[in-house]
Amino acid sequence: MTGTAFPDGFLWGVAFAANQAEGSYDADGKGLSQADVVPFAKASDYVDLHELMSPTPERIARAAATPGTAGYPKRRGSLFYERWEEDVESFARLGIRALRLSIAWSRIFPDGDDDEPNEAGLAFYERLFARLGEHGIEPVVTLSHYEMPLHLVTEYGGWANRRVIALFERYADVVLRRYKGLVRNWLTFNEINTTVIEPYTGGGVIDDGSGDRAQRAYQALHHQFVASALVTRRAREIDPEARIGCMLARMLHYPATSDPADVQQAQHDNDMNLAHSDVQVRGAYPGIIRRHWREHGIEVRMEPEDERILAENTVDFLSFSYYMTLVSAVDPSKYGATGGNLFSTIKNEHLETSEWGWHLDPIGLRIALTDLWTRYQVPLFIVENGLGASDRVEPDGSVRDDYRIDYLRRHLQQAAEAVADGVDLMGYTVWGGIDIVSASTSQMTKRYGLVHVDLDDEGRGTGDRTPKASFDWYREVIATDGASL
Ligand code: BGP
Repeated sequence: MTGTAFPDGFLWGVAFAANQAEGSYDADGKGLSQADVVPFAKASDYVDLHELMSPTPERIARAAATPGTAGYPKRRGSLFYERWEEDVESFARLGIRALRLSIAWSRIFPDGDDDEPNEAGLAFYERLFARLGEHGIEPVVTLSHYEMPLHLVTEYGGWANRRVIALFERYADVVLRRYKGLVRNWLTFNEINTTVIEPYTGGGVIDDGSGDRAQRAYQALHHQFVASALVTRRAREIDPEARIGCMLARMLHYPATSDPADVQQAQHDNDMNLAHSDVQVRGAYPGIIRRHWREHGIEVRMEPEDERILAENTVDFLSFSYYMTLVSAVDPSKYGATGGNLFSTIKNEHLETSEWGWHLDPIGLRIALTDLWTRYQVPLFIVENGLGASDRVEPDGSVRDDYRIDYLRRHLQQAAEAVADGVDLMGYTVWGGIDIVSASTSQMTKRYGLVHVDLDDEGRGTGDRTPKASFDWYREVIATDGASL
């Protein structure tokens, strides 16, 4: 199938997040965010990733007190804050039409509850968005991508505290007004389902040893849903041109066998994943999640107006990340596992895995797209897809990442099939664009970029940028609107 299936105005692009790319964690009045303190040592020191994602108050205090770049990698990122002009030039050469990035809330309100916004932070993103506009590149801006001011984590308890809703709304109000005319496409929370999987990363919820982690995580999630809906309403008031999307980490589950019990288990796991987009696209919690709360003794406190707020302010489009698929079984212990990081799953014998154990599954992307379209009938946007690999730099400085080209090509071919079947797909942004620090492992050497960045896991290197083979390949794909696939 050639890619001429892609519609006019298709948003070809790349994507990254502030906390993984910008660095300059304390420049120009920026406050510390939760991503700046965990992890707080060298990447090679990390042993237990789950401990990393559930930090204790002591670890946070120690990390916040650590000066300089001891908090590499995320405190240094890939130096985007310093080198953004050069990166934008190379994105323009690549020919992208969209750049998905996030605003660091802690650049705008360093503590989250400050009286006034930080002008230097606002001015940075204004320059960046304006420059993108000069190149005809549409910013697609995530308001919260695994990042909130640390002060709100330590003093408020993160998103588990309802007062954070109003603080987020104020932050959103400030940036929506300031960037009106420069930014049209907004995403509220990155991978909102992460809040119940990794409550610190997704919701700023610290592991305080009280044992009510799930309770606080679902409470935090509810507050994010309400905040997202309120911001959606506000965005429409401020700018009738604005388009607001939710963002889901789509985790497609296959049954391990055709035993109906396994099939039902997979359906359950899919429905729990999609419960998040059900709230944001359909405007109400589905029964499956309410049953989950009942059966696990979780009581989510809601204000009387919350259900109406969710119902009245659903999103315009659904964006999602797609990297891999998972396997479900009633008795998972019968099967071998794969996935070294956050996602440990039953090994699917039909699929290869990445160096990090993630199943490589292009056809799964077509299934995911078709499913989402059938369920919701709203425009879809693939805002993350890419391959994390430990690229090798050749003696001549080049990176021949044919495996990444292969990964992207096969996924885009499947996306084209879904579009040909009638799925309304707005765009596709390759995760990384430039090499950035990995979210789950905090490694720089788990590389996703089309552009190599000369930095290692300890922050050593020049930071210099070199396009990889995948850069030229993707430029051709965009220039031909997918016909070259
Ligand atoms: C998603 C996140 C990203 C990103 C990506 C790749 O879950 O939204 O921030 O990093 O996954 O994951 P990783 O960096 O852990 O390999």
